[in-house]
Amino acid sequence: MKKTFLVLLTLMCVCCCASFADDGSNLWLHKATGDKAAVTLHAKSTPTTDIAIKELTDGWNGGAVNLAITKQKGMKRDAFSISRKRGFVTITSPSDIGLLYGAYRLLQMQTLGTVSEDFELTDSPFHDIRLLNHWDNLDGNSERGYAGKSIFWHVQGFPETLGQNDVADMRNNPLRNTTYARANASLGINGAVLNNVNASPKMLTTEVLQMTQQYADVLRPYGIKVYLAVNFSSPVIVGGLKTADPYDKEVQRWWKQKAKEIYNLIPDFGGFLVKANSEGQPGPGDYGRTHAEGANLLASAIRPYGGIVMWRAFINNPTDPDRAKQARIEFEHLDGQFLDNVIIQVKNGPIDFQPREPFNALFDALKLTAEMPEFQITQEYLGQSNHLAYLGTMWEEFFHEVMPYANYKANQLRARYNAIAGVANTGTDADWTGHPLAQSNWYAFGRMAWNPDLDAETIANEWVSLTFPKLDAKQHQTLVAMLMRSREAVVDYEMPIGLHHQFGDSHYAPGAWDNRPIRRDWLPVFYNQADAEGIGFDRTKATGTDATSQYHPDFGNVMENLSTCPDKYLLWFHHVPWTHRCQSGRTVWEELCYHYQNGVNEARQLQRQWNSLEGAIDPDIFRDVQIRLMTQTRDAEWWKDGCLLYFQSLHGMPFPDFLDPPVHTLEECKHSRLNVGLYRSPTHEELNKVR
Ligand code: GCV
Repeated sequence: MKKTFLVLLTLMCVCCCASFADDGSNLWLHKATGDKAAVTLHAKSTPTTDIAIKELTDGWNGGAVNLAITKQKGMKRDAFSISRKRGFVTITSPSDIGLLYGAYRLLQMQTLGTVSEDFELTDSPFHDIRLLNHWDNLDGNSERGYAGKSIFWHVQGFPETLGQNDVADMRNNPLRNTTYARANASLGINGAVLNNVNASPKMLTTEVLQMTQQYADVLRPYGIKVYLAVNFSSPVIVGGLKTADPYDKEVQRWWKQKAKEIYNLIPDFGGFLVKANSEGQPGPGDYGRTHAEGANLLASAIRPYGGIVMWRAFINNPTDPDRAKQARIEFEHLDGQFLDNVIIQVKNGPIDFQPREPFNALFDALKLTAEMPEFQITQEYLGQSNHLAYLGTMWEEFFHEVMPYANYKANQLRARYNAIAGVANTGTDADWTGHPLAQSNWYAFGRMAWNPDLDAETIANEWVSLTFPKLDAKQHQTLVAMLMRSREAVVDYEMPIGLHHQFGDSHYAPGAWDNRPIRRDWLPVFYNQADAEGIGFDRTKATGTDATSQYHPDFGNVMENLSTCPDKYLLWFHHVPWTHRCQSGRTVWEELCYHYQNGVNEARQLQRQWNSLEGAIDPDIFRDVQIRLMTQTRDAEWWKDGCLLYFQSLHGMPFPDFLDPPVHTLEECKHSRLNVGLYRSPTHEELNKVR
């Protein structure tokens, strides 16, 4: 009796622990079913097909599966077909990685409940190169990372102690390491830049290249190539040369030698990502050379091996009074001068990953040079890992604008390389992304990189079903609704009606009043141009910086004209009196008040919706998100009070009746230190200690 009781107790503990042990680390990946599916491979076995077989064997419970390599004319290498007839599944693809993608899709469909008795589907990625950019530093920090430390680099005192303390999370934790690879492969992400664009020259030392090789070996079977961000001065700092001038023969030789060394270690190395002559980074401009001359130096070194150079268009140096125009000004005249393995990597918007930006006018300006969008998955300007902001809706908006007005698809298809990148939000936190629901952004990026025609809501539905499969229909809808409204809520309290870059130093708290003696185009007051009479940044041709002319007239003219410019971009393109009537019928002052208030209301609504899910979500995750949502509402109030009190101090108009009166004074807002003590999720190690 005693023994039975003990067994029962142990079983209960195991069950309880199992149901409470969800730390979010499994992301959206399926769990093993317990049954073993019979999988037959009709092709040469490779490490990639081994993974596909294992995933299906462990995870599929719908009968036997055949995997076959079939070459079909016109079918992309990564494409796959899945068919099911009389309960028998066949996955075909021209490549082993396509089979793995097909396997993941089938498993996703199983969890989504969309597998029917007989079906046939073929899927093929739109972008060929689908990359995560990790802004991770060798010392283990991650620039604009809000989920703990780097998952790749924890090299303390580098390079002196290298070999003793080179303890990277992934290398020390094989389970976690394959989860990263599986998660990416399950979405079709096929490349990772392993380090920050503010790149340490040490990335190109032999020691770091050897570490990179280890990552390449782990990620290769999952179809993920590694890339490195490189520092343009590497020949000087690492190579000991006197110059990094692209026209110097020694410099050219150095890069060629370095390329040879890299490809000896990593034969399928993807290539380089470069931030040059931007925010203090070195570049060809230091030697009077152009971006094309700089990019071609690196591109010619890795071209023989099939490598690419992604050269960033984010040139944040004050060469034009309007930063929004800079990318196009810097690059348009260089079109045709880049080697064909150079891709210009362009941030989605023309300023800097703001919660809402019109698309960057550099898209479509280059007719002979490949361009790739850069999204920011990490939420630098959208509440970091404290606020819920599902970015699928933002990227959908980008594609909806850039497709018709910047010829997006045709331009991508004509280029030799067709690529897209997202700045990753991963870190050592157990749930990978700090905010557990921010996993949806990693997921959405991968899905849209594969298929930019997918809509944000479909993706949100998928992610919720895969991540929280136990929710009932109502709970599922609640969570999807939260995701779908979340980014607009952040826009409402951080940048209503196009009022951008109102951040304090941290890129987190409000700073509308910030007028410190630093570069003017880094300051909120520069972007709001607010005074007693009006507000907004005039980018019109008629009276402003003429940024509207950088766009195709079908877009630019609509923005130029005050009567047609949509309210969401009003203060991005126009400086208007406080009494100007918006399309909504409200004055600008009322409209701002309306949106700030709405942002607070929406944050509260997110809290209510989440609270309604208590009991349906793992308690640890529930509580974690609950705390973050409390913080989000608090922050939304600071944003509302701070910005509105500041603007009111300029014009003196009363608040409209619908506005909740401020609960903070302007002085308090000016001295708030909201970003201090950001709520942080526990790391794997910490969780393991308490469990
Ligand atoms: C990696 C913004 C960010 C910087 C970032 C830069 C860039 O300015 O605040 O942290 O640097 O963009 O994209 O290069």
